[in-house]
Amino acid sequence: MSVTSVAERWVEEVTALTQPSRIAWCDGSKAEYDALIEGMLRDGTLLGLNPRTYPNCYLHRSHPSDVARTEQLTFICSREQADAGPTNNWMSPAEAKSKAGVFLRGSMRGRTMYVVPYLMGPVGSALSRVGLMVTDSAYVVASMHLMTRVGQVAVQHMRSDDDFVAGLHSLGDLSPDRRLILQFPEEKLIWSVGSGYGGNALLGKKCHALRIASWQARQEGWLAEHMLILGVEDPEGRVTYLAAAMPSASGKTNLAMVVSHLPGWRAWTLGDDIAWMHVDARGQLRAINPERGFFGVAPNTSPKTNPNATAMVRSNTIFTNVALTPSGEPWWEGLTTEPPAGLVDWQGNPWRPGEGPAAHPNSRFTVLAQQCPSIAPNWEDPQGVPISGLIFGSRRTNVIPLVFEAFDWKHGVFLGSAMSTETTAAITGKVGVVRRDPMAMIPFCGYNMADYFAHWLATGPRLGKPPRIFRVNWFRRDADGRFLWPGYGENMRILKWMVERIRGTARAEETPIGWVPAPGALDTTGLDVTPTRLREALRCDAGEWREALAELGRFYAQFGSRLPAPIADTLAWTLHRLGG
Ligand code: OXD
Ligand code: MN
Repeated sequence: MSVTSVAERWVEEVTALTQPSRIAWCDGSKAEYDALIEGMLRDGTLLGLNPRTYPNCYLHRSHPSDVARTEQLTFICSREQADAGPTNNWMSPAEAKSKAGVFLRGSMRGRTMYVVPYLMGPVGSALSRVGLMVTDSAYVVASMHLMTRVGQVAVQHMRSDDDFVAGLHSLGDLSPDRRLILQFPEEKLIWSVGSGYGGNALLGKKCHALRIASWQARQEGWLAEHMLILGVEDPEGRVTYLAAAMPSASGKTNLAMVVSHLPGWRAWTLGDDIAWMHVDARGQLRAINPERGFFGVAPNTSPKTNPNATAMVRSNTIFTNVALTPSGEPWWEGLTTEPPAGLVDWQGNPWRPGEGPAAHPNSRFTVLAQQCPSIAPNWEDPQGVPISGLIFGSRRTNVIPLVFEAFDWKHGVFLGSAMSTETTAAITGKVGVVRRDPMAMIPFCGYNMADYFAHWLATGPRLGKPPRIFRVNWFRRDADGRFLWPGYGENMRILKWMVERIRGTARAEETPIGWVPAPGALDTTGLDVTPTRLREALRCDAGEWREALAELGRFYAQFGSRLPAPIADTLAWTLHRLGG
């Protein structure tokens, strides 16, 4: 493996700090992956699953205190606190290095330090970016093989000696007391210590492709977003590409792989978590998926909710913290209606019904994207795909209608900035609490969110034909707590309406908050939802909205004069329209 002298020097530096006993340079080959797996089967890091029904599939059980992203231990370490903004934890670079340095000094003694050059984005794309990470976790290296393009191919994409994001990862002692996830955007540097969990430890994903990349994207005039990418094909074979932001564990993977019940309509998957988007020379927004695989939430993935995902994880998959059946198969809540007898839970103990979930609610599968039956033939197109619509989806029991469309780009940016959602198991902490999550980026925006809104606003005028912007909420419930919309495959009906809006053929009604499907405009053929319930799902309740917008105003207030005027103005205008 040949790397640049800057890269070599950095590896020497982190070697001196962490003092590994061995150094292994990773080439990304299959032989390397196989050897990593074999080593982990030997030392118990992995358990082999049933080779007949789940060939080349493995189970990893993480430390019970290390099962989700730990946002309270995640920091943006920009030089100026104001550049991290009020919604990020901030630590000065010097303090961060001194604190984490204590945990990292000698942390790899007796361990192997793997050096992993990785490429985020398709081979040959000018939009792809390089990372160089070191880690003392073989599980992390094997996962990086599935989630990124590892090896010389990465080095070949460096445009200069120092054109890479450097990432130092060490498991440390896995104690939450000695865990820190640190991003230094000005230095293109990540330090992560004390966790082996995906979002904290697979540095290419959240730390690089979102937190550092969002900072770079603002400087370079592109967008790094927490968005899936999908193509919707109509009965004539025309494909319309959409990107959708949704909070963690809120159905993004399911929507990316949605199977249509509408004759002639189908969806193609291009990505399930991150989109890097740029404005091309013709003013068209184009998106690439920087990742190579999926790190999806297992619970509730089933042949009904996501047949594509269920099929793709039947081979060559690493499962983390799922339950185990007596025949050596993975199991999680929702996979089958009844749990099989004799389950072993995610911590390796015999499980009995009524004892809480058998699989951890944030248990995961890690698998190559190419295994997905709905993967788009052009998903690795170096140019990316043209994006005609953007979706902001949140998880709300009330307030937010099933679907509505922004009046224009500025209004759409406002609607994205106004997102709030109910928390899930993807982060450590309470589940089901409403929190603000603009563009589903609250945990991932590497800089001041007021500047982020301004960057979004500034992108609109650069676009010849800005994508239509939609909001969705599959999670609205009736007074009895029942979901108003069946979701999953039926969400294709919503996508169809969006495509028809983009083409100018679908009807909509104006409301104070945007365009809502007109009666009959959503294709409900063969759908078992009464018109009354559909109306309820689509209803804009002025009272609820006024309350929500008052709370939004308090959220905005923390940005002070940095909040872009068009955002504040649109809030005031919307309140006025709602009679407030
Ligand atoms: C993820 C997350 O893992 O958002 O994608 O937590
Ligand atoms: Mn995510």
